[in-house]
Amino acid sequence: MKKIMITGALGQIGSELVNKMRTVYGNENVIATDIRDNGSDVTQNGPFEIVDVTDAKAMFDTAKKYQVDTMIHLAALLSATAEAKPLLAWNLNMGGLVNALEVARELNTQFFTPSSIGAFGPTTPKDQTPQDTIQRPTTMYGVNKVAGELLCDYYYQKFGVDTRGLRFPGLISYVTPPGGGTTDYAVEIYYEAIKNKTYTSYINKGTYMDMMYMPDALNAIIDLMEADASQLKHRNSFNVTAMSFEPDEIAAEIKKHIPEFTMNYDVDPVRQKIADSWPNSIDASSAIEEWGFKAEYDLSKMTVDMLEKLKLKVNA
Ligand code: AKB
Repeated sequence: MKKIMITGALGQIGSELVNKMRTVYGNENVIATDIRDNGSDVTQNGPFEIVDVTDAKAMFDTAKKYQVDTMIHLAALLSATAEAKPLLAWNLNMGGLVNALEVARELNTQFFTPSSIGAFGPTTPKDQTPQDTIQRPTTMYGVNKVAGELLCDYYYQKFGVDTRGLRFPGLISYVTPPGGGTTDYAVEIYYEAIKNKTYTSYINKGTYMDMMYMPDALNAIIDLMEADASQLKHRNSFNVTAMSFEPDEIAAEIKKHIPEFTMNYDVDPVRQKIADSWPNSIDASSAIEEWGFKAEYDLSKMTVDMLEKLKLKVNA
């Protein structure tokens, strides 16, 4: 049985991944860590420790205390926040990553950290972006993600650490809202559709970005970590995606269930510039071929589930 430590466990991915992994590997075998304790189920139904990822010793001591054999490093600032605070983003995103990789090297653990479609830039081919292609991002977040992918590959090649990663698109979930991302509009729109039947998008119409529903993202992490290493030609990181849409398309899908829903635009130039530098759609064929990646949810299936679950949450 695996013994897994997760950093950033109270964030958008972490808060759901901890619970999913606890059902798969057992509550006691998933050690959730974050910079604060919010009293949620993640902190209550299994081991939880306060760890600041910029504190290398605290991270190492916690991993050693629980004798973990897998590190899942999620703590990071997302694209829009990183653009507003680039030095903080460099220190947290890169400092946290190298500390986590050092834990993995010293304790000989498996290692996962997410990359992103943000690892691509304006000179990357825009449609069906290949797995191996030009990566010259123009954002601090993108610089962190490319450097992170290279660093993870370096730890594999130099030290034999079993590092694996996914280039996530925008992740959509009804559990924990994202914070400070460029793709967050695709989550906010569902909350606003239910609460106010209208949404003002900060991303302009016609702007296509890849997206994925959280259950598919969680399965992708577990499937990649369980994959036979001998089948992996790539490691850091695999393109994965479930759908690509622009704001009018998600609005039209919501309208099928809430006919009075209306959509307005008030474009935020900072986040629009980031979105414009990212692909319209990415090609996930390496992930499909090397470890059997698949996504269950398209835009229509995700919308049905999001609206159903969020109605219960918002009305509770
Ligand atoms: C963001 O928008 O910053 C993230 C991402 C695509 O990495 N959701």
